Amino acid sequence: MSGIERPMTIDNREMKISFILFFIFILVLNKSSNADDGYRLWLKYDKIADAEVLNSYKKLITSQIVIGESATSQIIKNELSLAFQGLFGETVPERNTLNENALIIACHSDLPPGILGQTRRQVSELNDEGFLIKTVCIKKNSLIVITAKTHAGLLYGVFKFVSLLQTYQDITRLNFVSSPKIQIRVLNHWDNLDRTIERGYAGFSLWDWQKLPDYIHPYYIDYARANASIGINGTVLNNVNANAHILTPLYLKKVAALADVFRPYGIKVYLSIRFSAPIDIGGLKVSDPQDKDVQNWWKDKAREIYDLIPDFGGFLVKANSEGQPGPGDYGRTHADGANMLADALKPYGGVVMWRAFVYDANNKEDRAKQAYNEFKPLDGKFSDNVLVQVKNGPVDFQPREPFHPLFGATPKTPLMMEFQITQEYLGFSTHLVYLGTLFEEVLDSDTYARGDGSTVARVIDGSLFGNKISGIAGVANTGTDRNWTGHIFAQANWFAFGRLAWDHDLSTEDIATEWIQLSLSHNKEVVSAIKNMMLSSRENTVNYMTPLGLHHIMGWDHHYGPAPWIKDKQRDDWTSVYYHRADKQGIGFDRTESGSDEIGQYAKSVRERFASLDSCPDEYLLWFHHLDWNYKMRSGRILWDELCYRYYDGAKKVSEMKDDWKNFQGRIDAEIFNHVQQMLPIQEKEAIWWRNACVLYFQTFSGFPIPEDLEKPDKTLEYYQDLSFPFAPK
Ligand code: GCW
Repeated sequence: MSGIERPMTIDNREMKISFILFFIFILVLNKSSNADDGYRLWLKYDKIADAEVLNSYKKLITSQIVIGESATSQIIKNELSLAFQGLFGETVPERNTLNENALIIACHSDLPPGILGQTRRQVSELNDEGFLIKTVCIKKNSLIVITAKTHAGLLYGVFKFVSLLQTYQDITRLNFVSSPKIQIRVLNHWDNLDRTIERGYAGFSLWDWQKLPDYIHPYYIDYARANASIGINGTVLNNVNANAHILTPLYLKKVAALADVFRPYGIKVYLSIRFSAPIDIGGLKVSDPQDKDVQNWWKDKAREIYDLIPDFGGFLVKANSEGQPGPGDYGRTHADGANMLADALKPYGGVVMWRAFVYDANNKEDRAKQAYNEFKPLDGKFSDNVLVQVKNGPVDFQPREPFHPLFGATPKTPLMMEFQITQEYLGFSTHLVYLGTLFEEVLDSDTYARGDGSTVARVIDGSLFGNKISGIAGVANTGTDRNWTGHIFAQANWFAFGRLAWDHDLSTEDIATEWIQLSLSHNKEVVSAIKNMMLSSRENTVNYMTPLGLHHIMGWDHHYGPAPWIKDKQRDDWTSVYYHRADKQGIGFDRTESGSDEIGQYAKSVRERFASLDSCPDEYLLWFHHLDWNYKMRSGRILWDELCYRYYDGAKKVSEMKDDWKNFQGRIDAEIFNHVQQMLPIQEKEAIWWRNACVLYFQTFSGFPIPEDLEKPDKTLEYYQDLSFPFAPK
């Protein structure tokens, strides 16, 4: 094909117009035949298409009883009626008799005696949010019982049960027990009070602060439903780069209105606070945690909050990090700051989630070492209602990082995991990247803190060190986009986060399968093909962005696209050259003993594995080692060639994914198909951009040619360096 555009003649213009009209017609047609814009997420409840399955369900559920009068009971009734109406195409009558095949939903203490006995043992093993779904026989009738100790547990059970129906599972003999392994399972919204979202790529903030508290937008309710359906039990409403105004009476009333909506869904509200709030909105001169007036200010503030929101969850704090105020401004430690807030919240049962994402502009130490250096000595110094929230890796949500060395290093301090669901470093919401595999990789990593099997998951669920509180946070990818997350497949990342937060032993592959069945198709072939696409998507992205352990080489400030050439900024650790350290001889960050010795922060077995070139996995090679361009890799290639092949392979896989997607036309909803169909070419273009820009740039150091069999970039390095994106979202 020649690149020369033909001038548009009347003929081909008319053709183009009729094509566009046809396309619009198809869309309209689809709309009227229930086209899917993604709003319903994984809670679609479309009529069960398999007649056999549908009939078996109808026989097993001829009536339903929901015992209880709470707001949550009402929500359960509504959800079931929505689900039955949709999935069965008709309602299931509510009856107060057990003389037929009924579905019965009740807290354990409210169950009729015959059922009580058959469920007692299993229920006694549940924690407060857990549930049991069990088929029991009473007078020859088979009853499906959903029970729990609390109403929140019941709601989780109901959502689980509905998902069984949605995914066409056999429900003849159910015996399903489940309790969440982690207590605090929260989304962190980096939402500002002006409704912009830091690192948000799906529209504006869901919280319409201006109209709150009076106007309750329907999507607050759907947001709560979605979260409850995957077990998320908390939401931090505002950005960690916090504005102190969130704590003023004006805003607290708005927060309380949201808390009222979320409460019956088992979701607590938390707030990010600005450490200098006593100065910013309190009229004090300092925010020193040792100052009595400051301490009292926070105590009064806590009382004011709990008067409005009796079950308020607590505070999330970013302090002395990236310009935020903190206790360090007064020569105090992070523990001093956290404990002051913890004291204020303690009488009401609130917690402090204190972030470990700290690194100092004036500290010349490897950025990857700084959080550990700061927090390890504080182990044992935090109050018992403080959790330290640690990002999954030691730098910053890169496409791949080894697990953070703090995991396993603080036996006396409960550590919360912080994952990023929003794709700041993973192609924004235009790239199809399933993050379940990233989450799983980190959670399954072995810290060896107490020998074999001391996984990161066991650190954060509290079981490794016997911590009393446990938590996990995901930086949300939601916004006002009609489909919530910008990219339909980004919904799967929200979903996977919730599922793994509930049970980190679930397989990310099963989670993908479930999400596809709930959201896209029941057809086995389609499910398996899309699942394979999802499962390899993150590795491909690592390859076209930051293969072999490279990291932090993205565009300046907005973080859009590649820019490994970034240097000479106000902070070294905000440049790319600081991280890749490419020179004529080689590339990579030496974090071994001969370099920054960040490797020394890991337990012995981990340290030895990463330190030795024989055992360090290729995935982390340039994270820990600076190697010659002609270093011989396991593959037999030299490092330079391997780097090129990885970049090219990552980009090629995106093209393949784009081609494969065409197979789903007519097999999944047309609107969803078209949406992804338009996204994949953008991802392909950007993958090639990453590949070309990085290979051309690193070539200026290696001096080696791009391997013969790889197509040469069609643009120059200067072309890529000159690109600018003044309004890219930040
Ligand atoms: O990844 C960086 C982001 C900042 C963010 C910061 C943090 C909220 O670029 O936008 O600030 O991390 O996690 O605090």
